This record gives sequence, C-alpha cells and structure tokens, in this order.
Amino acid sequence: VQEQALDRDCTTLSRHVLQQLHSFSAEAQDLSAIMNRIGLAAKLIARRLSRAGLMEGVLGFTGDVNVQGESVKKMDIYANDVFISVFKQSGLVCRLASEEMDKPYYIPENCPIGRYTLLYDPIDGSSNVDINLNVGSIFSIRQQEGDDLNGEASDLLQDGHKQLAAGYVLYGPSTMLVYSIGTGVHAFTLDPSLGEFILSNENIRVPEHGSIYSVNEGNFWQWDESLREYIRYVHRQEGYTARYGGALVGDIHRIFTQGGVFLYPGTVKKPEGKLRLLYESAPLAFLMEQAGGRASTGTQDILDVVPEKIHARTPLIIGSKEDVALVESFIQKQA
Ligand code: AHM
Ligand code: MG
Repeated sequence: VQEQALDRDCTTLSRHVLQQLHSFSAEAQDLSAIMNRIGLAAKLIARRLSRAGLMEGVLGFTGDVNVQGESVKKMDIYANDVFISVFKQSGLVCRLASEEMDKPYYIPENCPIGRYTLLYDPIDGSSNVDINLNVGSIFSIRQQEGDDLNGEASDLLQDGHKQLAAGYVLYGPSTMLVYSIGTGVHAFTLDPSLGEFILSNENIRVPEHGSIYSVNEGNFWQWDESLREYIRYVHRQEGYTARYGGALVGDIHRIFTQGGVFLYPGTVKKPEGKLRLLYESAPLAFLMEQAGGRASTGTQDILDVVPEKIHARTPLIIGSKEDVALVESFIQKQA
C-alpha cells in the first residue's frame, strides 16, 4: 500500500508526459519541459489568487480595454505576464499568443531552437475573480511552421488538428491541471505541501450522455429560434439539470466528469458568439475529443474550423457525443 501511494506521489506532470510518449525523443523532452513550465505558471497564478482579497492591487479593473473590446482586469494582466516570464528563459517557446495581447509576443533569443508557439487564455472567466469563485487558464501548443519573417503568425491560421497539446488549469478548491498530448486526457492536482502537480485521474472518459446543460439562458431572446427550440425541448423533458458558473473551465470540467453539454452559441447580432477559437474553443475541443466527446459550432466540428484572424470567435457546443448531436439536430433542422 505504501509503495502504491509513493508511486502515485511520484507521478508528476513532466514524468507523465515522457511516459505517455514512450520516448526520450527531442519532441517528448520539449513537451515535457513545456508542460512543466505551464505547471509553474499555474502555481504562480494559484498563489496570487489564493491571497487576492488580502493584497493591494490584485482585484478589480486596470481601466484599459483589450483588443477584444473588453475591460481588462488586473489579474488578466498579471497572469498574462506570468506566462511570458516563465517562457522567456525556457529556450522552448518562440512565440506566445494570448487573448490579452493584440499581436503575438516574440522571444527572439528562443527562436533558433524553440519552434513552438504557446496560445493561451491567462484567466478565463475573469468576472469570477473579484467574488472568489473558480476561474481557469486555457492553453494550446502548436509547432511554428515557416519562418514567420514578417511577424504575422499566419501559420497559426490553421485548423485545430494542428495542436500538439492542449489543456487547462482549474483554480478551484484545489488547483488542477488537465492536459492531452493526443494520448487521452489526464488530470493532475496540485499538492500544496509538495508544490507539485500529482496525477489524480488518468484517461478521463466523458459519458456518452449526461443530464447537465450549461448555457447563459439570459441570452435566450438574442438567440436564433433553433436554439430557443432546443432549450424549450430541454425544459419539457425530465432529467435535465442546469449548471452555469460563468467560467468555461469550471463548467466544462464538470462535463468531463458527469457528461452533458456546454453551449456558448452565437446570437442574432453576433453569430460568431463570444469564445475565441485559438485560445478557448480549439484547445477544449482537442481535450473533449480525446476524452470521447465532441465539440461543434452547430454545423462544423470545432477542430476543422480555420480561423481568419488569430482572435477569431466561434459558437461552441461541447460535451457528450449524444448531447452535442441533439443540439446540432435542432440547429440543422432550421438551416
Ligand atoms: P473571458 O475569457 O473574457 O473571461 O470570457 C470567457 C468567459 C467564459 O469563461 C464563460 O463561459 C463566458 O465568458 C461567460 O460569459 P457570459 O457572462 O456572457 O455568460
Ligand atoms: Mg476566456
């Protein structure tokens, strides 16, 4: 029993990546080191969040508006900068592209060797920060293709199958890191006494169907009629449960375990919805497919969508296979 407990305690994130790839190849070593660095960023962010109410200058807005036209929170900036600092000295990542930055951030000294780009949403669901509720970080890793001499990062305008790895960090009662490098989905829990992410759930499988539906129903009258019909259908059935926490990572984490569907559809005025493809929808779709679920815009698999610009948005319907298919059937009936 003691040996088993010790083995479990020794399954750290970087070791797990190497085990999954069954190799010490250069790429395996790179991915393992990148994941380790993401773990460090997560620990720094978790530490600040855990004391946010006690420190000056952590909560609230900066007064600026980001490239998306949204008011920026102090925590968004802190978390964005944490990822930059962590990767600056890594030698691994040449570019970082984030929801909070207009253009990708280049680390020229890493570029000759580090051919990877990290795409991330530093704090997802930041309206939850000021009220001490769960938030997350979302990340995705892609290989840099071509030399990107003009700094336009046009190689990032490709579909989600190009992702080498993706994952999220959930800052909840405990901090969890969930990742995939294309060999299933694995969850780690931060053990604060060790300061390490330790494997807690290997090979997560999302149920084929679940009772949860997770959507901001306040937008009901702004949706297309097909979506309203779906929600009316849910209301008429027995056995559905609504859950919506205002932070994608938490809502989707629940679905990974219990099944069901999360939706952020487009509205009549904004058909592309709110969520960003490269930093939110595509990484989560990569994970969901790896766990046996699905992610769709309603008419197309999220992983097949090619963005027109790096901050492009898409509608997102994600979760258990049967539940995503049901939403799609309503949307496609009206199309
Ligand atoms: P953010 O990255 O700017 O925080 O926005 C994304 C968040 C998601 O986490 C969440 O699902 C959604 O926005 C909530 O939006 P709304 O308040 O419109 O329901
Ligand atoms: Mg976000």
